[in-house]
Amino acid sequence: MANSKARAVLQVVISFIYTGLVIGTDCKDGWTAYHNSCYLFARNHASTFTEAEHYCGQHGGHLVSMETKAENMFIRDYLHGLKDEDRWIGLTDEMIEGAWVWYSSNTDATYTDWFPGQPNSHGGNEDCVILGYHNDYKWVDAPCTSSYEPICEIVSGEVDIVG
Ligand SMILES: [Ca+2]
Ligand SMILES: [Ca+2]
Repeated sequence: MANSKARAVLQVVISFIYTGLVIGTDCKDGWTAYHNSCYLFARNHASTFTEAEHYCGQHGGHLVSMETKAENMFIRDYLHGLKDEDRWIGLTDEMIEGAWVWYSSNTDATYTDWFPGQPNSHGGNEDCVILGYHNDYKWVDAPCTSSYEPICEIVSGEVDIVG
């Protein structure tokens, strides 16, 4: 008797946790949830950094910002699964050379995951950042005018402010 009561209580607790998880990770169709954010790995929207950011903005988000090692690993693992091309992230040093800033929040990148030898500002004209297919999806600086697919991020709570 006590045992079945305990089991019933446990079931209620589990269903609460499950409901909480589902609500906490509610993303639009085609978007992928991780912690407090939804991510879009766009297809057929290869464009410049500025246009890629504009594309994400139209969906109520920004180019992705990976503030933590965990978030960065989630993105890289996802790309390893997709096995597709280079993609923009929302990191740039267009304002001050060498000062890498997350476009979405205008904050300095404290955590970084550069590919060895990067950023190298090749040709003095690489102020935006991609996750390189040939670089194990680590960070590589590239010309902002090059064309790549965006990775967009909507941080939970951001949708209403933008919309
Ligand atoms: Ca983020
Ligand atoms: Ca580079």
